Amino acid sequence: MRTLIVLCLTSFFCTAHAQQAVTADDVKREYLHAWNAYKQYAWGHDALRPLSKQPHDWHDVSLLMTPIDAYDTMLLMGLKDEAAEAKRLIFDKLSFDQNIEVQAFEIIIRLLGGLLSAYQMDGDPRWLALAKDLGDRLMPIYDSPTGLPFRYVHLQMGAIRDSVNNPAEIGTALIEFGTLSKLTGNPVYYDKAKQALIQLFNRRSRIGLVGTWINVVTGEWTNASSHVGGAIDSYYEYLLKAWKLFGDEDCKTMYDMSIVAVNKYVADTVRGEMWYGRVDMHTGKRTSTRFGSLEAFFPGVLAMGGDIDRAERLQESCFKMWTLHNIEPEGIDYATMTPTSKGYVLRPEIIESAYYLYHYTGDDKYRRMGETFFRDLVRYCRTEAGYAELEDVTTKQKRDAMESFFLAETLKYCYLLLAPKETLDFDNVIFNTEAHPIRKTW
Ligand code: DMJ
Repeated sequence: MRTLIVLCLTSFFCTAHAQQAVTADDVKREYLHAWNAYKQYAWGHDALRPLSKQPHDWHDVSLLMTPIDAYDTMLLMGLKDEAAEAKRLIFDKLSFDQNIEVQAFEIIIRLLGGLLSAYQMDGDPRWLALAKDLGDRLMPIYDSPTGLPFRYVHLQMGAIRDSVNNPAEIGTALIEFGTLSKLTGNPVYYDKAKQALIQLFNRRSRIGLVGTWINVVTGEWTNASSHVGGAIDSYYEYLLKAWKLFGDEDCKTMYDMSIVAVNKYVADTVRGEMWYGRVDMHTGKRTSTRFGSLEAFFPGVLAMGGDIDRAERLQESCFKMWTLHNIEPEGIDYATMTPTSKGYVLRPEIIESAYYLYHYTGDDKYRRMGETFFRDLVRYCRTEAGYAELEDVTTKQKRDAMESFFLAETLKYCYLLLAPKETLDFDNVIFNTEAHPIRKTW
């Protein structure tokens, strides 16, 4: 008996010593490490290249991706000075009157979403003016015979391009455009974005699934692979969230009908574990057992949709994917548990799902998961100047990039998971897919 007590105490202290609890302040400190590196080496540019310590811009001119994406996280973390300097930079430098063509989806979720949440949190009308200007410049994407949007638009000319688009890029706009309508009183943004969702939903297959690529001029599918990963993912997220944010019952109906088909055909059970793979949208026949870091958003959506059981089971699988190499790869084959795409681009989805599950279940294991994610991020991705993506999670070789969503999402969800609940009024906030919090202020 005495030996048993000594053994238990020894193991408790060893564990406690090896795994000191991570706090929200630890996350804030690392956020500052990344932001300060951006400030020092990439100020005024879209992003930082953390290994070469060079700036990176997406286009010929900077659209200040990192400051806009990062701003509301600063407010949530109480980083007032950093927020003030980011705000000054944005109003001094940012103009959307540029001779460049942009990918609408990325601009909507990062910039339009960021400007709208900044406006709601900070109250300065200049945020809304910028958001409206941007929204107007993006509107030509909807000028197609089907109402499904084109992928690219020229900010000055309104010229549109790329008629083959995917459900994620088509369907991830209603939170931002809907909010713009509510805040400006002009319904046009809401109507166009919602019409695109309806047009996409109406083109689902007879068994209720969507594919990966569709021609927005003809309305024909060009790739019939159905899954919950990149190119489809946030289409489902926005059906659910648009209902929650706007009370739009059509969106709820579309979500409810879609999720039944996804759970019936795309969900898969291997070794008793729940996964979501790939199937043909018309037949439901399984085509691949691929899962990945983008798919890891799905437990969060399932939980928000009320299906805690599936959400928890899938999050266990996601955690298994992460702990395989102590950082998740972009893609794995869950049948063999081997990576099929070995990079890690500092993605947030798995942490986002832990955040939702912690909120809905109150189970502390999701906080502990968050601590694991954060510790591994610090251990493998931290560099002298910010954080770096990994080229290969098996070797931990780094890559010279730090996407703006690392500051908008990855560290925000780590922080919120560990911070006191009062930090955010969870029940009255909907995050867009880039983790910009939108409140129903209308
Ligand atoms: C972000 O831009 C968004 O979360 C988007 O929905 C998916 N890709 C990245 C993060 O991985």
